[in-house]
Amino acid sequence: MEKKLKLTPKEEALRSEIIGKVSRHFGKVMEDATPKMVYTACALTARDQIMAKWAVSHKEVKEEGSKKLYYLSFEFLMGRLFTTNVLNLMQTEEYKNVLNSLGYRIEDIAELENDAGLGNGGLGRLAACFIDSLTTLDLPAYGCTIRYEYGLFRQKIVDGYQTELPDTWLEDGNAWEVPRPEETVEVKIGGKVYTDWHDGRFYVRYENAHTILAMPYDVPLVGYNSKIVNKLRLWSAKSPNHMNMSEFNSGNYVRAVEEKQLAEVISKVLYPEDNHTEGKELRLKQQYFLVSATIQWILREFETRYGYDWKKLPEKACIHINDTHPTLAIPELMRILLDDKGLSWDDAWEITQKVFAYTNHTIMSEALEKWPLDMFEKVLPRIAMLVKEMNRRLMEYLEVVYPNDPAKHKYMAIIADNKVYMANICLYSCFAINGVSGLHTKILTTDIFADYYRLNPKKFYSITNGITFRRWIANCNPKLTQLISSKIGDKWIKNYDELKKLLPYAKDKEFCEEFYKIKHANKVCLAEYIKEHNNIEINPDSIFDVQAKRLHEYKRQLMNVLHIMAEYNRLVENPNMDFYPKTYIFGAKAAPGYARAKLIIKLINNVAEKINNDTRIKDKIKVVFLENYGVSIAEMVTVAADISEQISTAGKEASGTGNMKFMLNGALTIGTLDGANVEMLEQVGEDNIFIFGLKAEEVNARFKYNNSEEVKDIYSSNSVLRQVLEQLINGEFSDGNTQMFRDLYQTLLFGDYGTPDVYMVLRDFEDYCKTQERLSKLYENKEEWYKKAVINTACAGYFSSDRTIKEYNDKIWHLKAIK
Ligand code: 26Q
Repeated sequence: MEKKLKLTPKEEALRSEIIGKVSRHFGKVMEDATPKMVYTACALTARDQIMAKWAVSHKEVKEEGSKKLYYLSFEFLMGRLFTTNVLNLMQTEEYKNVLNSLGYRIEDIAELENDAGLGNGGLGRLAACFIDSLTTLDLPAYGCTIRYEYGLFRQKIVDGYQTELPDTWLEDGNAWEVPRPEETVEVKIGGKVYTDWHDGRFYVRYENAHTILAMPYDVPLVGYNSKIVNKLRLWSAKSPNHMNMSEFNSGNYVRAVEEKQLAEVISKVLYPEDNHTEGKELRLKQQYFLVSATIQWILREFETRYGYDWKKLPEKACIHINDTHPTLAIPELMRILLDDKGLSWDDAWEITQKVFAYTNHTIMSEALEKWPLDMFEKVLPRIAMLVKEMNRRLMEYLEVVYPNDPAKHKYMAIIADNKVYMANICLYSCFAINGVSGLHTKILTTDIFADYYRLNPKKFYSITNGITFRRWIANCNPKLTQLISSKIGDKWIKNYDELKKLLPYAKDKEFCEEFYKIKHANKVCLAEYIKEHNNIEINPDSIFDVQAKRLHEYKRQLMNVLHIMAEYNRLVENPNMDFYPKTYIFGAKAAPGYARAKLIIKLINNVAEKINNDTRIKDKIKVVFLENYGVSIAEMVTVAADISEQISTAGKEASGTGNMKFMLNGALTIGTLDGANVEMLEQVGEDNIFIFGLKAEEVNARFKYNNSEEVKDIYSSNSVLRQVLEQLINGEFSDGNTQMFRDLYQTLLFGDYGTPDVYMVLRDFEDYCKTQERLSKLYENKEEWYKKAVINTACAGYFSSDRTIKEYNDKIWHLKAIK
């Protein structure tokens, strides 16, 4: 199967490397190697090059004594690494040619890599984009997270229902990671703690605590055409004991290994809840495990390089807390400085306050972390003591700054009603706090964090999210990348401002025609995938309308389906009406315990089943639910979308980043004035984005009273909506089963606690339908459509995560780029 191709000397060398890896790593000759072996061999050759670069960059960081960023996050949703690493090494052509010469296509080989799905959604993917931008900008940084043995569950749709399967991403090894057993640290959990003063020294003694070993694995990361190598450090939990031999010897074989399993369960699985927290003990242990291991490592690195001059720590390290999940890093740093390094509270506190920065990602109350104090004391006895002392000092301070205001004190407290409030630890301790879009930050500073904001407004920043252009266009849309670069050069991949140069081409018919052809080709690709995976025939000339994101009521996938049902009803009644063919595409995972979200998935699938098989409407509407939505599927759908659905209830989506990906790849957005959509509107102007619905203040005003009357009015005045609501309970989309979707009907019209339609689905429905119609009408005029599409791409520069990272660095981190 080998093809003779003319290779350059560099390519010849790479080719021998790959053949050599196959032989040394797997003991196979090329002819006998499986494609997966070829993938691994290729990944290992790329890793070798990265490691060689690493040795150099590591030395420089060390010599210069550079300040480093530690980005702590429970999620890094990296996806596949092979093609982005090769792209960043500027060797895509080489690998493509060499693989060709060996009889493979680079795309087919790349597809064999499992996604690293160590995240739920936006927050985890943001961390992954950030580490790419940090590295591309030559800023020294480490990403720190848990090496979950199972990432986010694999979703399988069975009879329209979501079922969950384990994500066994590590099953056939991970070519990118390097284990570092020599850097293992101990983490202590549970037990009892005794404190003591002896000869003027403070002692802490632990009794019956469980010791768990934290062993790091490092994944080296390269930036795009840049010098340095950063790393993602993944901590894995190990038991210090293989098995309990005394149990074993007395015949208790299960008990003998139980302890080992209890320790190792800590890094077993990623919690699949997104924007929701349940206060599970294992999650608390995971949190402490990650932060304790990371802080010990940071201090050890500092000590090796700078000795015991702890006051200098803030000059050398900045620790970023990605949402409240790693908050315990704060008391953990206090603990080590006090108990192990012998500092006084005041000295330790001064250092701590200068080291940590915190980003908030949500204002949804169910996502704000609080832990029962008794659980906290049981699992983390020493940390609980420190947190109580922090709270005592905070209360003293609040009595001074906000005297005689117990309600306010309670709201701002670290501990209240026997619960520990993680966000308040961050607000009290961090030197910088930020929201992730203009609107989101405004809500933080004027509403949920207003009391803290008033005390210290200078600590608060607004930094709008971004996405890395390397993955979200250069890598996933090579044809469009090429087209753009053919006109404005390829600097824009790194210098996002240059993308603006594309703007004049919106008026260039020939360019727009090329742009259209690429979109069409991407649609054909997606159609093939859908044919293969869903066995649904879709028309690449129809409008591809995509909503791909986690399933959540506030994201309003339900409003989208109700609209599809309404369009279908219209077509059934009038099959010959003027109607531009449309394909609705969904991708969404629901948290396994979120029953209503899962029911919405079932509804989408039932609606799809019925519509796709109704010959009366002559294929004018198709509905597709893509199974197992994740980074790799996202790469495929973003490039094929005509319409991007960003329709959250205003005020609820902190930023959104999917919205940016679609925009960059030339989709037009239908959206509410929420999160970063607001800034997208500012960038493209109102002619090039389709905004509808209530604004955040209007939603807020309605939240304050019971909107039953309004819901009644809408129900009686809008017959289209009334019909689809009735169809939820008349069995139309459930084979006559009138009960299956009753919960959705109920929550919209009557609410769970007496307030109907809290997410304003009914309230925004009419405006949404009208806006959808405007879009369909516009699509008839391809020239106008593609003009707007090009404007969207040209105006997306602001949403590069390189811009975001520059802002973080200028305002908060102050790292110096390695020369
Ligand atoms: C917390 C405690 C226990 C278990 C799970 C969690 C948990 C896990 C994940 C809570 C929240 C999340 C994820 C939140 C998230 O993804 N937020 C999104 O962050 C994006 C990046 O800033 C924003 O663009 C989105 O608007 C926001 O929803």
